[in-house]
Amino acid sequence: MADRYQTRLGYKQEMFPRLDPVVHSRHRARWDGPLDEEALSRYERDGFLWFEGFYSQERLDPFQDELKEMAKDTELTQSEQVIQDPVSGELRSVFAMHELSERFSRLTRDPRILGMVHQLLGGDVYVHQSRINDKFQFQGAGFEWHSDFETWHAEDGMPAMRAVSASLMLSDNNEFNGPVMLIPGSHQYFVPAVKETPDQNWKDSLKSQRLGVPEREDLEWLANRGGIQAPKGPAGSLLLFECNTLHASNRNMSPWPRANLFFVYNSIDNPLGAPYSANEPRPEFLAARQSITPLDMLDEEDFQPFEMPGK
Ligand code: 6CS
Ligand code: FE
Repeated sequence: MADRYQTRLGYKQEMFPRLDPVVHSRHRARWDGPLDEEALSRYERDGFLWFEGFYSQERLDPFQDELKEMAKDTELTQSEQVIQDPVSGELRSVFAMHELSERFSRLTRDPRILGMVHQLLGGDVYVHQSRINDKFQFQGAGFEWHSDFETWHAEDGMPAMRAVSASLMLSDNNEFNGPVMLIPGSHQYFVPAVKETPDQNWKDSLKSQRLGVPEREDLEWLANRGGIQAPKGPAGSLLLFECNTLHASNRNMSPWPRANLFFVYNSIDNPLGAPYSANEPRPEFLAARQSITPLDMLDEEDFQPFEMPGK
């Protein structure tokens, strides 16, 4: 497929308006879902939706227990899918969570999340990537500004902007422990990066991303236009954000750990091809090429009801 989002060519290119819809189900009744017109328009405008207190704390306890167990599994913590914090050496990310645990896998099929995702992506989806990002007290490092899509396009060969991340807060997110910050409206532009991708870039970039990041003048323009928001709330809150929305986070300077779980859903009509700007595809645990069967919704009764929030 032709490269409609050229990036990392070794020289500066201008940013340009995205070439794909933001909501892919418009005028397709078959993929109707729980999001009303107002929520869809907000997602189109901002590139994300925030649901404070989507799950209750009790509902999350078993997930936290399971994570503690995983942290004790030395075979796992020494594997490549576990990324260490660049400064402290503590656990920073665990990838392919949904492959490691049935409980996490079921969460990706919660009908209330999957219903919204089907609606946003206009069809069946699979999990492109899942991970937990853990920021320990006082030391968890931050993430530079980036668009996930820029990396997935360049390094994973994802053709179009037809993916969405669901980020579930496993701990409280407040202004002190390094919450995700987003630039509303930034998803409407593709911002090419400059530097070419070195071999095995992911071994470095997952610790600290220095490449595949927008130029400062572009960031400045987008942030002056849309502002910056950092959704905050209790554990159990949920953030849905479009794959091209620029986001970043600060170091955790507080005594309170921050743990967020991410599932990236990609449309089955947007499968990965050869990377557009890298020599080798990345490993399966970072970018699914084999496990791409469409997700089925689980039964409603397994999950507690949730009322759609207002503005
Ligand atoms: O390279 C990746 O796929 C990952 N890197 C970042 C900083 N965010 C998205 C994704 O998990
Ligand atoms: Fe990201």
